[in-house]
Amino acid sequence: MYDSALLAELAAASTQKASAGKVKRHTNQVWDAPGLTIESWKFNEWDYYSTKVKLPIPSRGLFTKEDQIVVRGYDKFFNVGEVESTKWNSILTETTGPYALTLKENGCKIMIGGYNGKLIVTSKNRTGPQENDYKNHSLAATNWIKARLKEAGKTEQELASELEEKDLTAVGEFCDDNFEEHVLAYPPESAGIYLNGLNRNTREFQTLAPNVVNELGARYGFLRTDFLMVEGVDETKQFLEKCAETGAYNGRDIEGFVVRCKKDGKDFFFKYKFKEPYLMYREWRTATHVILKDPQAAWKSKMHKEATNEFLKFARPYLKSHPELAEKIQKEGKGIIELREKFLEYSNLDPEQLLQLQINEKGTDKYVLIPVATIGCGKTTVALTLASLYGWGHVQNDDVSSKSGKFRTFSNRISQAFSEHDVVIVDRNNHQFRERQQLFEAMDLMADANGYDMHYIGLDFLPNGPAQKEWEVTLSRVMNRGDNHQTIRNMDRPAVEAIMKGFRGRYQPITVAKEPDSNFELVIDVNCARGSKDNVTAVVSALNDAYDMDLETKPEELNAAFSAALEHKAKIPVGTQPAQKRATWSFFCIRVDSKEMMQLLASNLQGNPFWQELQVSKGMSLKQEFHVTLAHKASEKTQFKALKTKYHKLLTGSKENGFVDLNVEEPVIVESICWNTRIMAAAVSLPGEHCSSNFHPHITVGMAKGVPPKEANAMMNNYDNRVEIKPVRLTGRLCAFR
Ligand code: IDP
Repeated sequence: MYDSALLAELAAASTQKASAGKVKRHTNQVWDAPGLTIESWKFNEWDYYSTKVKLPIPSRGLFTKEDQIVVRGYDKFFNVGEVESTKWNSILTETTGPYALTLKENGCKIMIGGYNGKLIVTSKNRTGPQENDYKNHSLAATNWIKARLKEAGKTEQELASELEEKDLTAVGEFCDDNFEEHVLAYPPESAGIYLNGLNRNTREFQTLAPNVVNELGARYGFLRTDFLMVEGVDETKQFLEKCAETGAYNGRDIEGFVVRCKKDGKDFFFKYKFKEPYLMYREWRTATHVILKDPQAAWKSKMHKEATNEFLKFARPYLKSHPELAEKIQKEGKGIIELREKFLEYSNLDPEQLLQLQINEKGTDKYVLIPVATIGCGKTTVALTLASLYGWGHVQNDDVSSKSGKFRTFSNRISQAFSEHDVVIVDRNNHQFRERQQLFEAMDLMADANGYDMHYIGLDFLPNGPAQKEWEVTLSRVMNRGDNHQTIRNMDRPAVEAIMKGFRGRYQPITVAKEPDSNFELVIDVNCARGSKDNVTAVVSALNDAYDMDLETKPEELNAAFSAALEHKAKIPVGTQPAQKRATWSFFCIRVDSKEMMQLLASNLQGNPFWQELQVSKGMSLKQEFHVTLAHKASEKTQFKALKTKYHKLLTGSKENGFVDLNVEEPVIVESICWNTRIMAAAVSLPGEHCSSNFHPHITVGMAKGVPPKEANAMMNNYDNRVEIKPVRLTGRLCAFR
């Protein structure tokens, strides 16, 4: 179909920013057709989930030639519960039958179209030779098709022309263990392309009925995708749930079903993926890689603990005695299925019985969400939103201000959180293996001590590693966050960048095939380049999927929780708050009333030239306030330590600056007045319990400009002049100065 409007929109979208629904355009060379190229358009996976971005066409896989759609994939469809439109209550109320349930085969997607009589065979987003062409899906599929067409007595051109005339794309699943092993087995006799759909090459998604698909498939030698028709939606739901109990249909393990129906009169798809035994098989696969890498490694995952233990009891010696199989698995990624089947045969248990082993002796299920991220990925925002929506525990490492024993405090808080919650988010970057190892070890101990069945769930904020886009997103977020953080505060951009680069440089991606990451039972893709709100949704749907958590999210509640998380003010740890800064002091003293002091001086210094100078000369400075210094911050003398501590206690709670009255009265007796050419001070004695850090307790009266007040101390030791006065008792008040 020609659609110039669509092509114009795609071209515009290809120049968009990633956050606004960018599409990647790629020019592909068509196989066996020198000079013929075709454009492919690839959207970012997360944009299919976004409620903000409207894609020009939500197809997964699209190839065009000039203004013509040549190959069109299905509109992206979702698992039950994954998005609003595939929650059961939406499906039950908004879709209409009949429901065509096609078996979900487990391979890679292949699409086939025709252009000018030439057959175009593509993978989801590519055709023709590629850079880094170690495994070319469209080539392997093309070769298979060529062979099958020959067997069926057909030519490539016939198939191309039929598709072109009808303006259709044929869609199939290429499953072949010889080419690429997935989880379910496809030995040679069942390997090939299972044709499952015929899409019209139009912008609006329109697809033909399964019987039409199978009829065309049979004529050209494709493998048949089984399907069954169900009239009502309730029946459909019951049927799917029944099959899910065993993960099998007609005695064969399958991955699930794709359900085709109508919504608002248009074609609508959703999928229903079985969890078991698929997930158990996946766990065995990971466990196999772990023990091949390190035969001593322990397998700690709890999801299929008993069954996996049984599997490993068999697999360890078997792999030792079959080194060729071990090598095939390690080097080529093939042979896992063979190993699994050998085990099932040996154990004489079917997958359902193995799954039953789980149910024995269960502890309390506890779920721990472990982010693996760098700074600014949105860990805290996602955690706050989830904690607010579902009342989960949230422990922030940045809230632990102590430097020594920091992990112990963090881990104690996690332990406390588990005593109150079943799901806990441990908010820390965990960007290195060492950090993850430390967490797993600590939480294994908690689990043993409390009888928890601990489920470790990784939140992978950097599934593509710390790439440029992720760097830009996180840097701009952190700069915008400013000082609203426990530790990254009062820093300029280069300082912030330096810290962030440190994390980026040390980052070690999640590698589930080895320790410690093999402890992760589930890893959820929460790419930070996506918004944190979408990441919250991704976490919820993955947990619903994997653990049947039945978490509900109402859009308005999600919006409110997310907005509150964005507005969140970090708890600034004690020690870095401005108030605390003011708790420092420079000296403690007894202040006397300045009026009383001035009267005393005036009556005793009449006619004194220094005193007169102090009052009239611009080169002299008469003090405005008078005090006796008791303990100076700068003083290192240990004998004043107790004194300082005592004064300091009096100071806590006060936030004023300058002289701070500590609400204690202290008498001061003025005994004489001393001076030299530079400075004048009154000698005092202190009948109270206070000692002075000055050898000669005194009140500085005034000095020549530029003379530091502390010179009074030296002067008192070696004065030029002194007048004795009749001792005067003044009432002073204990003060701190800061
Ligand atoms: P971190 O805990 O991984 O360091 P956060 O503190 O959650 O990251 O996020 C860093 C900053 O980015 C915060 O100021 C937060 O409000 C903001 N932020 C997080 N997610 C989003 C988002 O999806 N859109 C816009 N700003 C966000």
